[in-house]
Amino acid sequence: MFNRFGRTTQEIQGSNEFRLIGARTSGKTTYLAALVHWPNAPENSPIEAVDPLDDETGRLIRYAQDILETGNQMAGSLLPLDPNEMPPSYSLSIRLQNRFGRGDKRLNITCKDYPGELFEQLRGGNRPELLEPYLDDCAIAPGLLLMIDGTNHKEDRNYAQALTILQNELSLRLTAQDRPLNRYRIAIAFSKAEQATVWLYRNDINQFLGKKFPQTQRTITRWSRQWRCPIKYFFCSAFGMKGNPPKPNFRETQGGNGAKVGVINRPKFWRPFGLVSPIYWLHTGKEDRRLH
Ligand SMILES: Nc1nc2c(ncn2[C@@H]2O[C@H](COP(=O)(O)OP(=O)(O)OP(=O)(O)O)[C@@H](O)[C@H]2O)c(=O)[nH]1
Ligand SMILES: [Mg+2]
Repeated sequence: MFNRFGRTTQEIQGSNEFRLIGARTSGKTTYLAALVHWPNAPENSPIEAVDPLDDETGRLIRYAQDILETGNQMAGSLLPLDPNEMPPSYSLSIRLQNRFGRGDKRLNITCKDYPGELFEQLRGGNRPELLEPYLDDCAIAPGLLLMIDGTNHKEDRNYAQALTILQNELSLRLTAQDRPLNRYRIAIAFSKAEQATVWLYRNDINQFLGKKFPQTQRTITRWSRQWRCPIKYFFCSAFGMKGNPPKPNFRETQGGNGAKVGVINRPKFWRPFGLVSPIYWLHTGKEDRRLH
């Protein structure tokens, strides 16, 4: 394949599919919208472009523009009334400069955006029948991107409980399919990392975990020990910082459930960060330091 400069583009081999899961308002849909919109990339970014691969994903870009850039709030994703109807699946292609030679590399991924209500049902909601098809679907994918609102540490205990149940349910399904548990990859992304309570810890994610999410950390460590599967923690922000000294590009609109809810303050200077690293890791099992 040739790109617009006539150079070749190589597809990076790896697992293309993953599921995005996390509590309500953790920022999943915004994350995907910001990723595919990819506004104001830094000059020195190794990421050359992010392109939608289908119409549904193209619509996400318009969603990002309409909702985020005009300062309106995102509508939460709802569980379909029919439990057999799956949430939207997004496909996109990330083009990276090749570190070791000529041409670009391309990373194609497909991701399903589960509504946060699912996460709550895991902890004993009143509609458990809704969970079954989602969990079955989740167990088909080779990896999980778990999104946790980094500012909402009050929910630590609840996240830990939901994750314990998720682990058990996935383990039932994977073992029934004779799938090796140690091949399953789990990326944990703490969102809204431009907020001071998270940003302060940006160079020490372990300290952040120990202070803000100790129970979640213990649950995930136990999970990865029991399955012997790779896990990795990341920080990300769909809104990003602006200016120097950097300030969060954020304006609070209303407090929701202990979580900070708001919009991008200056859309013109919108530059998200940390969006591609977890995906690259899920896809390849490796880290590319240039993506931080
Ligand atoms: N500060 C900040 N807020 C964010 C960021 N990303 C999303 N939000 C806010 O978080 C709220 C929820 O975002 P959504 O993307 O709808 O969250 P979701 O996880 O898809 O929620 P459900 O669909 O209900 O599961 C929105 O009001 C966003 O403004 C971010 O990077 N920083
Ligand atoms: Mg959503």
